[in-house]
Formats: sequence, structure tokens, C-alpha cells
Amino acid sequence: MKIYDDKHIKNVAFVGAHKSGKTTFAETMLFEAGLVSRRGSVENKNTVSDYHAIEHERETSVFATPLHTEWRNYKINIIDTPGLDDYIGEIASTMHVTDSVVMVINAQYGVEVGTEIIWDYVDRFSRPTLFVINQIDHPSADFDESYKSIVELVGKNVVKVQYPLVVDGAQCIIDVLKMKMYKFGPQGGKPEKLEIPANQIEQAAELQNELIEKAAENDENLMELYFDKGTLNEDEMREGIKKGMLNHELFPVFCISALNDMGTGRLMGFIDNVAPSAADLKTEQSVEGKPIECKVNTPTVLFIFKTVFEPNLGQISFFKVKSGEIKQNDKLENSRNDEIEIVNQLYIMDGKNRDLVEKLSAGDIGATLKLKFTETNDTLRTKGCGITIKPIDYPEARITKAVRAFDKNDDEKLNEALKKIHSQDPTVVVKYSPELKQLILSCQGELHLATIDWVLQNTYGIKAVFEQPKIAYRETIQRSATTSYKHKKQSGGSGQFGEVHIKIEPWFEGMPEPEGFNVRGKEEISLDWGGKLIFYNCIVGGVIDARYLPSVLKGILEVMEEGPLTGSYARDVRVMLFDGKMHAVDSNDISFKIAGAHAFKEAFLNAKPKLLEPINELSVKVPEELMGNVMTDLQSRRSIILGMDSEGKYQTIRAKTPLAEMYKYSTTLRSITQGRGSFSTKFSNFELVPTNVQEELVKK
Ligand SMILES: Nc1nc2c(ncn2[C@@H]2O[C@H](COP(=O)(O)OP(=O)(O)OP(=O)(O)O)[C@@H](O)[C@H]2O)c(=O)[nH]1
Ligand SMILES: [Mg+2]
Repeated sequence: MKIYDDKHIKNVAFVGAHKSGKTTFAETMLFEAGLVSRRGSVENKNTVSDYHAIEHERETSVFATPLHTEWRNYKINIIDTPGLDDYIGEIASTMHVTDSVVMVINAQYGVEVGTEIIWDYVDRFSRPTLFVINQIDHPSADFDESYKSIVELVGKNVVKVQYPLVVDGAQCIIDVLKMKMYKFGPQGGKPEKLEIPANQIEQAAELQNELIEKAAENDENLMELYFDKGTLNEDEMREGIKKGMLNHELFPVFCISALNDMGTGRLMGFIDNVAPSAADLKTEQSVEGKPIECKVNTPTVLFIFKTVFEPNLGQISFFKVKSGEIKQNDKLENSRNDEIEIVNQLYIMDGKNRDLVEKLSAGDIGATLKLKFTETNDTLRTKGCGITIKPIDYPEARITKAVRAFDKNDDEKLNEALKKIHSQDPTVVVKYSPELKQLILSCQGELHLATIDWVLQNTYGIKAVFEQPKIAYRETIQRSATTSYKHKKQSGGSGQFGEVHIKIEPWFEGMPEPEGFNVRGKEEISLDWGGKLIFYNCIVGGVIDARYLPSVLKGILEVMEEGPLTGSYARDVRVMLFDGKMHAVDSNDISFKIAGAHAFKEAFLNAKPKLLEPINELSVKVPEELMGNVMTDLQSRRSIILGMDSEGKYQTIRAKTPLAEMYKYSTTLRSITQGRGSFSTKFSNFELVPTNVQEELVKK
């Protein structure tokens, strides 16, 4: 394997709507470059990229797969991502290591919902992006409409580099950067390079002018040249396009048929010559604020962007060399835990195939096996260089389920398997809730959940049950109450005695200190489950010895852990202990704990107790015309609409919705918007539940 320097490595991510042809395109590129001798297909389940059993079963990509090709002295690393937005986590990690993005558009449909959702994500990263309109061979392909839909989506400088044409029954592509026509045989592959036919010259020249103008706009020197000469040559055009792409201001559009291998070679040539490399991008800053230079003669810094467990190989860690170079057996420090890792072997991975290499330089992507202390998002670096790469920011989970093993004996196995699934896919988050006594799993949607279920069954042999999680309610009070409780027990020898008088009140931030009490001490406790308990010692004349006060408090806290109303955690209460009695012989800690607990429980129930429910903040993005349906549904879920923002033809609705009403929201949204809506949600606060809901819950 040839070693490539940073200028000759191009990392591109293939993204785009479901079934637009990303995997087929990647396969064709590998074939064209001679890296596979036969082209596999998604239907025949033999592409290099979609090699997992689940991808075969579903005939769709589920994971982002790193691949590579070599084309005319350049190495092109491709990451083929899934198009379904349930797997958006794979795109999040890919965006972290790719230098440019290839957005694949299906010429049959133009920009689709999936394209919009993914574009939203890509745009946030401002990565250089080119568009490829695929499937131009298809009888219902419509290049012009597809192009228009891209212009509408991007709203910035989209520019045609190519357009398709059929001449005498042969598929052709006219390229206005090269001012040539490529004519393909039925098998695709290497085209005939021809002059542009007379009837196309005018249109091609017009498009080239547009391309030149837009290319020139990105650089003052080019602008001057353009004014002087009235044109730019091919190299100057390339330079301008590259600058425009780097600024995320220019979006060139190409066309291909991935299935028939048409236009692939030309596109690889463009990636080689024009698409920015890692070294061209703006210098990244480390967490510590240091520049990370994509050069060889600097400390080595690797970023682990993906971890996979393969049955035969164990753990595979994928990394990008952010700076310096890495050789076999190099020792690097993990910035998270300071452990030293030996990077034994270095591989270039293509799906399940791997090639051993001696070293990899800045800007390249590779993999290593069996790291001991390293996970996704870790930085491995030359010891002492003090550089940590900013971690991948994964999208918030959109659905939450309680999960348990169907066979109770598999519980431990389930835990282990879920841990592994999480380290491969950090958008699967699993946490045991001691409060709900349930294992809670969060992920991106129902399809994502189905994938997790599939992996549990087929990879780990575990049958799992997914249920709606219980809701973590809270209890609080709405008015004050005063009680006393005397705990007295006489049983032969020494007895038990403790008496307390307390007043309890609802607590809120910034409330004034209690009046009418002689406050001698105050303890402010931030409860583990949120909210506070404020405990005032207002004992006068030593009627209760100070050493018993912690026991009273302990008794109160025990009740708060299992609230008097429904057994949920209680919060936001203040307690004034203002009187009581003790006995010289019979009083002890346990007596005061019991007295404190009883008094608190009674006072709580007299203080108009109320249940609080978790409220989520919800942001739903939908095409304008579907807003009505979405609003109606949100209102039926007891939501409060906070506002709406419009963005092109979309509206984003911000709302607060009780968690109890969020069940199956992703499925409902999908169905009422025909998949054109997307949403994100996160916990916001607790609020009082409506009286009728409270009655139901208390009954239960
Ligand atoms: N006619 C035609 N069909 C194509 C072309 N490219 C891909 N397809 C077909 O489109 C379907 C989807 O192709 P994939 O390569 O799996 O698409 P993808 O974008 O990787 O799909 P996901 O990974 O599921 O998002 C397959 O049936 C391909 O054969 C093309 O250029 N022309
Ligand atoms: Mg695919």
C-alpha cells in the first residue's frame, strides 16, 4: 500500500436520502479504481460497504462504513452513511472526520424528506459539499427538476458542472468545466471523450460562464483575473470552486448513474483535484484551545470516531490522524484516562476487508484492533502534547423505552450486550433507573429500536422486551401544615421516646426566611432527585437535645424518598422543627427518627400534596402545510405551544409536553407528516399534574 501525504488524501462522506444510491456509488468507485474485480449490488447482498447481516436482511445501510479507493495518485477515503434518519448518529460521527460531503440525490425524486433532514445536519457543520444527482439512467429520472430542488434546498450558490443527455440512444454527460461530452457504452466504465455537439454548445457555454462567475466570486485575485480576461482557465476555475466549497458558499452539481457506472471516474477526478483535503480546512482548535495542525512533523494526535465489535476480531477502533503520523507499535497516551496504548497494527478498512499498513499520515483514516483503554470520542496522542480533540456531539435521544430480558436469567447478559451496543453506537443510551427500577434505553426512533432488538437477538442471542417506561413523578405540597408526633414505646427494660412539633411549607427559590420562629440553625439539602429540602432548627430552651436533630432530619428524608402520596420522590419543602420533648432515659436516635418521619408524613398529607410530572421541551420541524395536523396532535397531548419559527418552507414548533404524553410520538409524527417531520426533545422541568390525572395515579 502506497503511503499518501496530507495533500493527496481526500476524505469524503456519502450522505443522502434513503436509497438514493450511496452504497451502489461507493461500490462503483471501488470497482472503477480496480479495488474490487466485480461490482456487488445491494440486492445481491455483496457490496463492500453493506456487509453486516442486518444490512443484508434489510437491504439498506445501517452503519457508516469507511472504505477507500486510490485514483490517480490520490487516496479517497469514503464513509458511506445510512440514509434513514434513525441512524443520524452515524452521520454525527462521520461529520467529525470528513473533509467534504457528497450529497447524493435520486434523480427520480430530487430533494426528499431524508435529504432535507440530513442537509440540516450537514449545513450545521459547514463542510464543503458537492451534490451528485444519481440514477440519471432511470426512466423517471428528471435532472432539471432535481437540480431545481437542490437550489431550493440550499438557497445559496448552487452551480451545474454537468448535465445529462441522451445522444443516439447513448447516455452522455456534458461537463462544462472541461467543456467536453462523455459518451458511455451500455456497460458504462470509461467513456468516449467528445466535443460538445453543436446543438448543445450555447447552453454549455452559458453554464460555463455561470460557473466561472461563481468560481471567481470567492477570491479577489480570481475576480481581478476574470475582469481582465473575461474568463478563467480550467485551473483557475478549480481554484475558485475549491475556495467556494471551503467557505461553504459554492455547491457544484454533478450527475451519474452509479448502477451503470457512468460518471464515476470523472467525479473521482474532481475529488482528487478540487475537493478540499484535511490540510485545506480551517485549522481545528483542541479542547485546550491549541491549534491542531494537519501536518506530518507535529505531535501525533488520533481521534477515535467509531468503535465496532466483530465476532472474529474483537474491538476495532477507527481513527482519523488529526496531526503527525502513526506507525505500527507506536505508544500513545489516551487524553481521557492518561493510559498508554500500544497501537500494534494499523489497517485500512474496506467494509470487512482490511489491509495492513506500516504508517498513516495526518489527514488519513485508519483502524487498529484491541485497544485496551480507548473508546469512541477518545484522543490518542504523543505523550505530553496536551491536545484533546473536541468530542462528537451526538443528537439527543428521541424515544425512550424500558427494556428487560424475556428470560430473567438473561438479565446480566442483556446488560453486557447493551453496553457493547452503546460503545458501537453512542446514540443508544442505557441507564438503570433506581427510582423506576427499570433499565431505560433511549435511541433515535422505532426503526433504530428495531435494529437494537435485531442485534440483541441475532448477535447476542437475547430476547428482549421493550415497554413504555414508568413515569418519574414527584410529590410536593401546596400550603403549610403544622403537626406534632409523639413516639413512645415501653417494653420491659429501656423504652423509646421522642416527640417533635413541626411546621412544613412549600419551598421555592428566593423565599424569605420563616417568621415567628427562633431560627438557630438551617440546613439546605439539594436532593439527588432534584429540588430541595430546607430544615430549620427552631428549638428553644433545649427541649430536644441537638444530637437528636440529625435523626429527625433522617426520618424526614426517608419519607421524602418514598413520598406519602404515591411513593414518588418528594421535593421542595421546608420544615421548621420548633418544639418537642425528650426523656432522660428512653430518648435515642431511633425514637427521634421515627417521630420525625411520622410527623412529616402527616403534615405532608395535610399540606395539600400534589403530584408533579416531568415535562419535555419539544421542537418539531415540519413543512408549513402540515403544521395544522401537528398542532392538533400536540394539543391532544396536553402540550403548551411556546412559539413557532419559520425557516423557508418549514415551521419549527416549540412546545412543552408532559413526558407521559410523548409515548410513540416518533411513530405518530412520521404518520401524520408522511415522514416529512422531524423532532428533538429533552427534559425541561416538573410541573403539577392536572387533578384528574392525579386522582388516577393516587388510586393506582
Ligand atoms: N436505476 C438506478 N438504480 C440505482 C442507481 N443507484 C442505485 N440504484 C438502486 O437504488 C437502490 C438503493 O441503492 P443503495 O445503493 O442501497 O442506496 P443507499 O443510498 O445506499 O441506501 P441507504 O443506505 O438505505 O440509504 C438499489 O436498488 C440500487 O440498485 C442508479 O444509478 N440507477
Ligand atoms: Mg447505503
